[in-house]
Amino acid sequence: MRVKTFRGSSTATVFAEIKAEFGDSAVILSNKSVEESGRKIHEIMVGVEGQEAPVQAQATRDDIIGDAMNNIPEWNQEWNQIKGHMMALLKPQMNLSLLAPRQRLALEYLEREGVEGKVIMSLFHELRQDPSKAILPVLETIAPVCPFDNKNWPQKFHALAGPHGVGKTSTIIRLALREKKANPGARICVASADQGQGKGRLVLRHYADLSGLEFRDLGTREDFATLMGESHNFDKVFIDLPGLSATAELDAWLGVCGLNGACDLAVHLVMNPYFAPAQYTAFLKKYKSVKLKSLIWTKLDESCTYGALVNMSHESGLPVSLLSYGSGLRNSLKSAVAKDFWRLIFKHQLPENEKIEFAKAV
Ligand SMILES: Nc1nc2c(ncn2[C@@H]2O[C@H](COP(=O)(O)OP(=O)(O)O)[C@@H](O)[C@H]2O)c(=O)[nH]1
Ligand SMILES: [Mg+2]
Repeated sequence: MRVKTFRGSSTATVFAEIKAEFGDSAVILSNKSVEESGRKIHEIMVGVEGQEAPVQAQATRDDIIGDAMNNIPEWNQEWNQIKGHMMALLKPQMNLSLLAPRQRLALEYLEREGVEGKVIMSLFHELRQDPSKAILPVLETIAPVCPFDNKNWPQKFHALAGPHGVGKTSTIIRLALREKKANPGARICVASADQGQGKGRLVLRHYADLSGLEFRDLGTREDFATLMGESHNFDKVFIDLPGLSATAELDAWLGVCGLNGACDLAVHLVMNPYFAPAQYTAFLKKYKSVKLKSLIWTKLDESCTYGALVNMSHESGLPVSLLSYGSGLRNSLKSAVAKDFWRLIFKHQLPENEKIEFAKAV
């Protein structure tokens, strides 16, 4: 079948052209009107059985490129139209001038901080209903904090998960030492499930020996079972989980270790604030688990923007429990409270150390 497209200013003239060329043997394949430079053009595509296109000289490389180039404006036009439609859909919803100046400034600031469009959009929807609405209460529902203390986190077992080098082992040591100082009679155990080549396990054992903490090495499922079995000997158990390999996922890993059941365990995901956005999404997929209960942010002192903290809370629905902001073991970790969290986001102010707690404990 030979296919040919005819164009003209009216359907009548186009049909006349088709009839003149093919008589009644043409089959209409499509019939549409398009607008070009403000003029309406009728375009009719016909097919004619048994008639082959005139033999053409073999197309040269230049012909092919020329052909492709000729089609680009059409595609560009189509793409621009699609983009235009998308913007038209989004823009009226995101017209920041509909907000009170204070609200608009806050959203513009968060955008610069790296807070993602979908979070800005949901903030916008909340705020535009009421120009007097303050942004912080809205933000607090998106990124809640739940300070790491015995009241908020009564679980006996706390395991820290996250990629290699994010600060899991350091945070375990800080947490255990802090607990010991605040509560010298507490029976605390630190356990290392990190059987890798790194020094994490040795460091953890070293600090346990120095500070009168119990230490357990967790290499097999039986080791986990033994630890669970002797849990009545401890008030708190902090477990250092290994950074998982490329394909491993936390939920399956916990299952293999027998930790997915009804044990009194909360897993906390340790994160740094300067990964790429796609990386956070990948981490949330990898560390997804019913046992995952909070986010711990470390290396806050090494970042220059903090939008990731808001994005991760929004995407995971998890509260932030701890903030860490120094490489040393002292004065570098604080339970997350809303005031510190939002000062960090809006003023880039690192939390102040928990002087009172430390002074009382020493
Ligand atoms: N600057 C800074 N460094 C930190 C912080 N937390 C941990 N680190 C450092 O990060 C490195 C890796 O920490 P580590 O606890 O071994 O990470 P892990 O592999 O997740 O166990 C160590 O050199 C820590 O001193 C923090 O809040 N700020
Ligand atoms: Mg470690």
